[in-house]
Amino acid sequence: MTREVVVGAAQLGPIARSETRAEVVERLLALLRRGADHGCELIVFPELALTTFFPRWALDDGGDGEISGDTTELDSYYETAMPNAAIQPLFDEAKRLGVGFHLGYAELTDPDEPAAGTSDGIRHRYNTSILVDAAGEIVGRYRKVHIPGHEHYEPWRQFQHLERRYFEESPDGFDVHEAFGGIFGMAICNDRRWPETYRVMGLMGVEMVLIGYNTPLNYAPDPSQNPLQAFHNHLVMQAGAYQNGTWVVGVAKGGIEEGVESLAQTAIIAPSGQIVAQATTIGDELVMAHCDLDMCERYKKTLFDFDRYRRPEMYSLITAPRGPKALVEGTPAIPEELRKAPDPIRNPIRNSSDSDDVNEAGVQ
Ligand code: CDT
Repeated sequence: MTREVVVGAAQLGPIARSETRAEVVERLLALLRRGADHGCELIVFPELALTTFFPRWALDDGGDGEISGDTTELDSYYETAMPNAAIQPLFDEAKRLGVGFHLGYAELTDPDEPAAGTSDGIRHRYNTSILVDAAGEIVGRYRKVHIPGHEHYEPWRQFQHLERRYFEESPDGFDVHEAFGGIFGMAICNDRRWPETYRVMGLMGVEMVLIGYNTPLNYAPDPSQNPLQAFHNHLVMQAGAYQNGTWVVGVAKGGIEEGVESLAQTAIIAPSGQIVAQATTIGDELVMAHCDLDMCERYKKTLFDFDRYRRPEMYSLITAPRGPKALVEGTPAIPEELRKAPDPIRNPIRNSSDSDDVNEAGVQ
Protein backbone atom coordinates (compact mmCIF):
# COMPACT_ATOMS: atom_id res chain seq x y z
CA MET A 1 0.00 0.00 0.00
CA THR A 2 1.39 3.39 -0.93
CA ARG A 3 1.70 6.11 1.65
CA GLU A 4 -0.17 8.87 -0.14
CA VAL A 5 -0.92 12.26 1.36
CA VAL A 6 -3.28 14.61 -0.40
CA VAL A 7 -1.81 18.06 0.12
CA GLY A 8 -3.38 21.44 -0.53
CA ALA A 9 -1.01 24.38 -0.91
CA ALA A 10 -3.12 27.36 0.14
CA GLN A 11 -1.62 30.42 -1.50
CA LEU A 12 -2.74 33.76 -0.15
CA GLY A 13 -3.06 37.02 -1.99
CA PRO A 14 -2.26 40.28 -0.21
CA ILE A 15 -3.33 40.96 3.36
CA ALA A 16 -3.99 44.65 3.97
CA ARG A 17 -2.52 46.53 6.94
CA SER A 18 -6.07 47.18 8.11
CA GLU A 19 -7.29 43.59 7.77
CA THR A 20 -8.35 42.02 11.08
CA ARG A 21 -7.44 38.52 12.26
CA ALA A 22 -11.12 37.58 11.94
CA GLU A 23 -11.14 38.63 8.28
CA VAL A 24 -7.94 36.74 7.53
CA VAL A 25 -9.15 33.63 9.35
CA GLU A 26 -12.30 33.69 7.18
CA ARG A 27 -10.05 33.53 4.10
CA LEU A 28 -8.07 30.66 5.61
CA LEU A 29 -11.30 28.84 6.44
CA ALA A 30 -12.51 29.18 2.84
CA LEU A 31 -9.31 27.57 1.56
CA LEU A 32 -9.42 24.90 4.27
CA ARG A 33 -13.00 23.95 3.39
CA ARG A 34 -12.23 23.90 -0.31
CA GLY A 35 -9.31 21.59 0.39
CA ALA A 36 -11.44 19.31 2.56
CA ASP A 37 -14.10 19.17 -0.18
CA HIS A 38 -11.42 17.92 -2.58
CA GLY A 39 -10.06 15.31 -0.21
CA CYS A 40 -7.01 17.15 1.14
CA GLU A 41 -5.55 15.78 4.35
CA LEU A 42 -3.12 18.65 4.92
CA ILE A 43 -3.51 22.34 4.02
CA VAL A 44 -0.32 24.41 3.91
CA PHE A 45 -0.66 28.14 4.58
CA PRO A 46 2.27 30.53 3.99
CA GLU A 47 4.72 32.50 6.16
CA LEU A 48 3.13 35.19 8.37
CA ALA A 49 -0.27 34.08 7.12
CA LEU A 50 -2.30 36.01 9.69
CA THR A 51 -1.17 39.56 8.96
CA THR A 52 0.29 41.84 6.37
CA PHE A 53 4.08 41.50 5.89
CA PHE A 54 4.82 44.15 8.56
CA PRO A 55 8.67 44.12 8.32
CA ARG A 56 8.26 46.45 5.35
CA TRP A 57 7.66 49.32 7.79
CA ALA A 58 9.67 50.93 10.58
CA LEU A 59 7.30 50.38 13.47
CA ASP A 60 9.43 51.40 16.43
CA ASP A 61 12.02 54.13 16.86
CA GLY A 62 14.26 52.32 14.32
CA GLY A 63 17.43 53.17 16.22
CA ASP A 64 20.64 51.28 16.80
CA GLY A 65 19.56 49.49 19.96
CA GLU A 66 16.79 47.10 20.82
CA ILE A 67 13.20 47.61 19.72
CA SER A 68 11.94 50.66 21.61
CA GLY A 69 9.49 53.52 21.49
CA ASP A 70 5.80 52.98 20.87
CA THR A 71 5.50 49.34 19.81
CA THR A 72 1.70 49.15 19.90
CA GLU A 73 1.26 48.52 16.18
CA LEU A 74 4.33 46.29 15.94
CA ASP A 75 3.19 44.09 18.82
CA SER A 76 -0.28 43.82 17.30
CA TYR A 77 1.13 41.65 14.50
CA TYR A 78 2.43 38.94 16.86
CA GLU A 79 0.55 36.05 18.46
CA THR A 80 1.25 35.63 22.17
CA ALA A 81 -0.40 32.20 22.31
CA MET A 82 -1.24 29.55 19.75
CA PRO A 83 -4.04 28.83 19.38
CA ASN A 84 -5.68 32.00 20.65
CA ALA A 85 -9.26 33.24 20.53
CA ALA A 86 -8.92 34.75 17.05
CA ILE A 87 -7.33 31.64 15.52
CA GLN A 88 -9.36 29.04 17.42
CA PRO A 89 -12.04 28.84 14.66
CA LEU A 90 -9.38 27.55 12.26
CA PHE A 91 -8.33 24.83 14.73
CA ASP A 92 -11.96 23.92 15.40
CA GLU A 93 -12.97 23.70 11.76
CA ALA A 94 -9.86 21.74 10.77
CA LYS A 95 -10.55 19.25 13.55
CA ARG A 96 -14.20 19.00 12.56
CA LEU A 97 -13.21 18.32 8.96
CA GLY A 98 -10.39 15.95 9.99
CA VAL A 99 -7.82 17.99 8.07
CA GLY A 100 -4.38 19.01 9.31
CA PHE A 101 -2.70 22.31 8.52
CA HIS A 102 0.56 24.25 8.51
CA LEU A 103 0.45 27.91 9.53
CA GLY A 104 3.08 30.64 9.62
CA TYR A 105 2.77 33.54 12.08
CA ALA A 106 4.78 36.03 14.15
CA GLU A 107 5.36 34.70 17.67
CA LEU A 108 5.91 36.84 20.77
CA THR A 109 6.73 34.49 23.59
CA ASP A 110 5.31 34.68 27.06
CA PRO A 111 8.25 35.18 29.47
CA ASP A 112 6.64 32.89 32.05
CA GLU A 113 5.40 30.17 29.74
CA PRO A 114 7.60 27.07 29.95
CA ALA A 115 5.64 25.45 27.13
CA ALA A 116 7.10 28.02 24.76
CA GLY A 117 10.52 26.65 25.60
CA THR A 118 11.80 30.11 26.48
CA SER A 119 11.16 30.57 30.19
CA ASP A 120 14.12 32.90 30.63
CA GLY A 121 12.01 35.90 31.62
CA ILE A 122 12.49 37.54 28.22
CA ARG A 123 9.88 38.05 25.52
CA HIS A 124 11.29 36.66 22.29
CA ARG A 125 10.12 37.48 18.78
CA TYR A 126 10.24 34.70 16.23
CA ASN A 127 9.02 34.07 12.71
CA THR A 128 7.30 30.76 13.40
CA SER A 129 5.29 28.01 11.80
CA ILE A 130 3.34 25.12 13.26
CA LEU A 131 2.14 21.77 11.99
CA VAL A 132 -1.28 20.71 13.26
CA ASP A 133 -2.55 17.17 12.78
CA ALA A 134 -6.04 16.05 11.80
CA ALA A 135 -7.04 15.84 15.48
CA GLY A 136 -6.22 19.52 15.98
CA GLU A 137 -3.00 18.90 17.95
CA ILE A 138 0.14 20.94 17.31
CA VAL A 139 2.68 18.25 16.43
CA GLY A 140 5.57 20.53 15.45
CA ARG A 141 6.74 24.11 15.79
CA TYR A 142 9.55 25.70 13.81
CA ARG A 143 11.24 29.09 14.22
CA LYS A 144 12.94 30.60 11.19
CA VAL A 145 16.68 29.97 11.08
CA HIS A 146 17.85 32.30 8.28
CA ILE A 147 16.58 35.83 8.92
CA PRO A 148 17.09 38.09 5.88
CA GLY A 149 16.99 41.85 5.52
CA HIS A 150 18.44 44.46 7.85
CA GLU A 151 18.47 45.56 11.50
CA HIS A 152 17.91 49.30 11.24
CA TYR A 153 15.71 51.70 9.33
CA GLU A 154 17.32 52.40 5.95
CA PRO A 155 15.80 55.54 4.38
CA TRP A 156 17.19 54.84 0.88
CA ARG A 157 14.92 51.84 0.40
CA GLN A 158 11.49 52.08 -1.26
CA PHE A 159 10.28 49.82 1.52
CA GLN A 160 11.99 48.23 4.47
CA HIS A 161 12.81 44.57 5.10
CA LEU A 162 13.26 44.76 8.88
CA GLU A 163 13.02 41.05 9.61
CA ARG A 164 16.42 41.21 11.33
CA ARG A 165 15.02 43.83 13.68
CA TYR A 166 11.70 42.17 14.39
CA PHE A 167 12.73 38.50 14.60
CA GLU A 168 15.45 36.63 16.44
CA GLU A 169 17.26 33.78 14.76
CA SER A 170 15.92 30.41 15.84
CA PRO A 171 17.73 28.91 18.82
CA ASP A 172 16.22 25.51 17.99
CA GLY A 173 17.19 24.77 14.38
CA PHE A 174 15.54 22.27 12.08
CA ASP A 175 13.56 19.23 13.12
CA VAL A 176 11.24 16.62 11.64
CA HIS A 177 7.93 15.28 12.88
CA GLU A 178 6.07 12.03 12.37
CA ALA A 179 2.66 12.97 11.02
CA PHE A 180 0.26 12.15 8.20
CA GLY A 181 1.90 8.75 7.83
CA GLY A 182 5.31 10.22 7.02
CA ILE A 183 8.18 12.43 8.17
CA PHE A 184 7.51 16.15 7.86
CA GLY A 185 9.78 19.17 8.23
CA MET A 186 9.29 22.92 8.08
CA ALA A 187 11.31 25.86 6.81
CA ILE A 188 10.37 29.49 6.27
CA CYS A 189 10.93 31.66 3.22
CA ASN A 190 14.61 32.66 3.10
CA ASP A 191 15.52 29.23 4.53
CA ARG A 192 14.54 27.75 1.17
CA ARG A 193 17.51 29.38 -0.53
CA TRP A 194 20.03 27.51 1.65
CA PRO A 195 20.94 23.92 0.77
CA GLU A 196 21.73 23.18 4.41
CA THR A 197 18.04 23.63 5.27
CA TYR A 198 17.02 20.62 3.20
CA ARG A 199 20.14 18.59 3.93
CA VAL A 200 19.82 18.80 7.73
CA MET A 201 16.24 17.58 7.50
CA GLY A 202 17.23 15.14 4.75
CA LEU A 203 19.65 13.58 7.21
CA MET A 204 16.70 13.13 9.56
CA GLY A 205 14.80 11.31 6.82
CA VAL A 206 12.39 14.07 5.87
CA GLU A 207 9.79 13.12 3.28
CA MET A 208 7.97 16.44 2.92
CA VAL A 209 9.27 19.94 3.66
CA LEU A 210 6.62 22.64 4.13
CA ILE A 211 7.75 26.17 3.27
CA GLY A 212 5.79 29.42 3.36
CA TYR A 213 7.21 32.59 1.83
CA ASN A 214 6.77 36.34 1.30
CA THR A 215 9.19 37.35 -1.43
CA PRO A 216 9.11 40.93 -2.70
CA LEU A 217 9.90 41.11 -6.42
CA ASN A 218 12.04 44.18 -5.83
CA TYR A 219 15.33 43.24 -4.16
CA ALA A 220 16.82 46.63 -3.31
CA PRO A 221 20.47 45.59 -2.64
CA ASP A 222 20.79 44.20 -6.19
CA PRO A 223 17.88 44.94 -8.56
CA SER A 224 19.55 42.84 -11.30
CA GLN A 225 18.12 39.85 -9.41
CA ASN A 226 14.53 41.11 -9.76
CA PRO A 227 13.74 39.44 -13.10
CA LEU A 228 15.19 36.19 -11.73
CA GLN A 229 13.00 35.96 -8.61
CA ALA A 230 10.64 33.40 -10.12
CA PHE A 231 13.51 31.34 -11.50
CA HIS A 232 15.41 31.36 -8.22
CA ASN A 233 12.30 30.43 -6.26
CA HIS A 234 11.72 27.21 -8.13
CA LEU A 235 15.43 26.55 -8.66
CA VAL A 236 16.17 26.28 -4.94
CA MET A 237 13.08 24.30 -3.99
CA GLN A 238 13.40 21.85 -6.89
CA ALA A 239 17.07 21.31 -6.12
CA GLY A 240 16.34 20.85 -2.41
CA ALA A 241 13.68 18.27 -3.21
CA TYR A 242 15.78 16.27 -5.66
CA GLN A 243 19.05 16.35 -3.72
CA ASN A 244 17.34 15.03 -0.61
CA GLY A 245 14.69 12.78 -2.09
CA THR A 246 11.84 14.70 -0.48
CA TRP A 247 8.61 16.39 -1.42
CA VAL A 248 8.68 20.19 -1.06
CA VAL A 249 5.57 22.31 -0.75
CA GLY A 250 6.33 26.01 -1.31
CA VAL A 251 3.44 28.36 -0.55
CA ALA A 252 3.40 32.07 -1.25
CA LYS A 253 1.71 35.13 0.08
CA GLY A 254 1.83 36.90 -3.26
CA GLY A 255 0.37 39.80 -5.17
CA ILE A 256 0.54 43.53 -4.48
CA GLU A 257 0.31 44.07 -0.74
CA GLU A 258 0.35 47.68 0.47
CA GLY A 259 2.06 48.73 -2.76
CA VAL A 260 4.75 46.03 -2.66
CA GLU A 261 4.56 43.26 -5.24
CA SER A 262 5.46 39.78 -4.03
CA LEU A 263 6.08 36.55 -5.88
CA ALA A 264 3.29 33.98 -6.09
CA GLN A 265 4.28 30.74 -7.88
CA THR A 266 3.13 28.37 -5.14
CA ALA A 267 4.30 24.88 -6.09
CA ILE A 268 4.24 21.26 -5.00
CA ILE A 269 7.49 19.54 -5.95
CA ALA A 270 8.17 15.81 -6.11
CA PRO A 271 11.39 14.07 -4.92
CA SER A 272 12.36 13.95 -8.60
CA GLY A 273 12.57 17.74 -8.53
CA GLN A 274 9.56 18.01 -10.84
CA ILE A 275 6.79 20.50 -10.15
CA VAL A 276 3.57 18.51 -10.02
CA ALA A 277 1.19 21.39 -9.25
CA GLN A 278 1.57 25.15 -9.49
CA ALA A 279 -0.59 28.19 -8.81
CA THR A 280 -1.76 30.13 -11.81
CA THR A 281 -2.91 33.29 -9.99
CA ILE A 282 -1.36 35.77 -7.56
CA GLY A 283 -4.30 35.63 -5.16
CA ASP A 284 -5.98 33.19 -2.77
CA GLU A 285 -5.75 29.86 -4.56
CA LEU A 286 -5.64 26.22 -3.57
CA VAL A 287 -3.22 24.00 -5.45
CA MET A 288 -3.35 20.29 -4.66
CA ALA A 289 -1.53 17.07 -5.37
CA HIS A 290 -1.62 13.42 -4.37
CA CYS A 291 1.85 12.94 -2.92
CA ASP A 292 3.25 9.43 -2.68
CA LEU A 293 5.70 9.53 0.22
CA ASP A 294 7.18 6.19 -0.89
CA MET A 295 8.51 7.98 -3.96
CA CYS A 296 11.18 9.49 -1.65
CA GLU A 297 12.85 6.09 -1.35
CA ARG A 298 13.60 5.98 -5.05
CA TYR A 299 16.05 8.83 -4.53
CA LYS A 300 17.05 8.20 -0.91
CA LYS A 301 18.04 4.62 -1.76
CA THR A 302 19.82 5.28 -5.06
CA LEU A 303 21.70 8.43 -6.10
CA PHE A 304 21.18 10.10 -2.74
CA ASP A 305 21.86 7.13 -0.49
CA PHE A 306 23.46 9.30 2.16
CA ASP A 307 24.96 6.45 4.21
CA ARG A 308 26.63 4.98 1.19
CA TYR A 309 27.84 7.95 -0.79
CA ARG A 310 28.13 11.06 1.39
CA ARG A 311 31.63 12.22 2.41
CA PRO A 312 30.96 14.30 5.54
CA GLU A 313 34.66 14.38 6.39
CA MET A 314 35.07 16.47 3.24
CA TYR A 315 32.42 18.98 4.26
CA SER A 316 33.66 20.24 7.62
CA LEU A 317 34.04 23.75 6.26
CA ILE A 318 30.26 23.91 5.97
CA THR A 319 29.78 23.68 9.72
CA ALA A 320 32.83 25.75 10.65
CA PRO A 321 32.08 29.14 12.24
CA ARG A 322 31.19 31.93 9.82
CA GLY A 323 33.85 32.64 7.16
CA PRO A 324 36.09 31.53 5.59
CA LYS A 325 36.95 34.47 3.44
CA ALA A 326 40.40 33.34 2.41
CA LEU A 327 39.76 32.83 -1.26
CA VAL A 328 38.02 36.14 -1.77
CA GLU A 329 39.79 38.43 0.67
CA GLY A 330 43.20 36.86 0.97
CA THR A 331 42.90 36.15 4.69
CA PRO A 332 43.19 32.41 5.18
CA ALA A 333 40.51 31.21 7.56
CA ILE A 334 40.41 27.61 6.50
CA PRO A 335 40.48 25.05 9.33
CA GLU A 336 43.84 23.41 9.86
CA GLU A 337 42.70 19.94 8.85
CA LEU A 338 41.32 21.19 5.55
CA ARG A 339 44.45 23.14 4.73
CA LYS A 340 46.27 19.85 4.81
CA ALA A 341 43.67 17.90 2.85
CA PRO A 342 44.93 16.71 -0.53
CA ASP A 343 43.17 19.02 -2.93
CA PRO A 344 44.83 19.39 -6.33
CA ILE A 345 43.54 22.90 -6.86
CA ARG A 346 43.65 24.57 -3.45
CA ASN A 347 46.41 22.48 -1.96
CA PRO A 348 48.79 21.20 -4.63
CA ILE A 349 51.50 18.78 -3.56
CA ARG A 350 54.58 20.90 -3.02
CA ASN A 351 58.19 20.32 -3.89
CA SER A 352 60.77 21.33 -1.32
CA SER A 353 61.88 23.99 -3.81
CA ASP A 354 58.48 25.74 -3.78
CA SER A 355 58.48 29.31 -2.56
CA ASP A 356 57.62 29.79 1.12
CA ASP A 357 55.20 32.60 0.38
CA VAL A 358 52.60 30.00 -0.55
CA ASN A 359 50.89 28.53 2.53
CA GLU A 360 49.66 24.98 2.84
CA ALA A 361 46.30 25.86 1.37
CA GLY A 362 47.99 27.19 -1.74
CA VAL A 363 46.68 30.70 -1.02
CA GLN A 364 49.14 33.48 -1.79
N1 CDT B 1 10.36 36.58 3.99
C1 CDT B 1 11.58 36.34 3.47
O1 CDT B 1 12.41 35.65 4.05
N2 CDT B 1 11.83 36.93 2.28
C2 CDT B 1 13.11 36.89 1.67
C3 CDT B 1 13.33 38.17 0.98
C4 CDT B 1 14.75 38.46 0.89
S1 CDT B 1 15.00 40.12 0.50
C5 CDT B 1 15.46 40.82 1.93
C6 CDT B 1 13.31 35.74 0.69
O2 CDT B 1 14.39 35.13 0.72
O3 CDT B 1 12.46 35.48 -0.15
